[in-house]
Amino acid sequence: MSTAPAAGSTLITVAPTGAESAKADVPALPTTPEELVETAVACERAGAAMIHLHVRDERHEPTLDPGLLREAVVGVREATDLIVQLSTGGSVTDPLEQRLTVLDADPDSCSLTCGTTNFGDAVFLNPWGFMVQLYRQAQERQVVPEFELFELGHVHALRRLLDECGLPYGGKVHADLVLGVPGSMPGTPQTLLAAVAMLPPEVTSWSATGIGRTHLPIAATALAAGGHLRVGMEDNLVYAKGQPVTHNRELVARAAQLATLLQRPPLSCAGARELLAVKDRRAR
Ligand code: KMH
Ligand code: ZN
Repeated sequence: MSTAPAAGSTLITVAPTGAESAKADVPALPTTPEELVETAVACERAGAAMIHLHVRDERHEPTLDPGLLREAVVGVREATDLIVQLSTGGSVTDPLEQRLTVLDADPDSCSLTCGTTNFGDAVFLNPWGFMVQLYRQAQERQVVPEFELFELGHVHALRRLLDECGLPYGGKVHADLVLGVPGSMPGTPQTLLAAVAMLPPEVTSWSATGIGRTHLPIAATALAAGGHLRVGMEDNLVYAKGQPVTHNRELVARAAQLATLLQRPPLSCAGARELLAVKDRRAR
């Protein structure tokens, strides 16, 4: 995959919630079905074209409850044209077997992390057999995976996965580089460029996100290197020094501004659907 600056528009993905922050600590975190839909609508207006969803239960705790996942998918799909991506990573305590039930909720896309990684004080488990099983399930159900790469080794594992299982549904290969997780690859421009240089040639698009204070430098580097952006409160809770994020739309709007400044304005939902070759599951 080339690191040459790309012309063209920028796919902005919003990851509004995640599984790591507590609602009690971060009241602005969208955790209820209503908050998720409101966030999706506002972020679509601000320039997002895809949403990466983690779902919470009535106590605001992360859950992979099939009914709640389905409710979130349907709610966002009815209210927006966003590509609906479900997290299959869940939280670090979710059992692998349960993570393999996520696609029952019929998302457009799903995350697929290409290997185990340190994750703060915990370990985010993604053994090879799990990756293959999840990937084959996504292919069978015509769900487009987003390959999450937290480590340079994950980039190599993506190579192995494509060799063993072939291309995703739709034929496009989209990767998301996640930098700055404590214990995983650092959120520096140099690391991002090293990872991009290693991407298999089958990769047709890539985005990047930097955790915490690496959010902005990684976004700027990704844009300059021809990549797309993921932003959101899953990855960053601070807009600027001393200024907490009060709504995910703020991060999306800033990403859209930055992309526009660099002559790579936000991609529409229709453009994003074409870029990733997702199956259209919207009711007509
Ligand atoms: N919450 C992390 C343990 C994903 O969504 O697939 C995993 C994660 C990646 O957020
Ligand atoms: Zn996630």
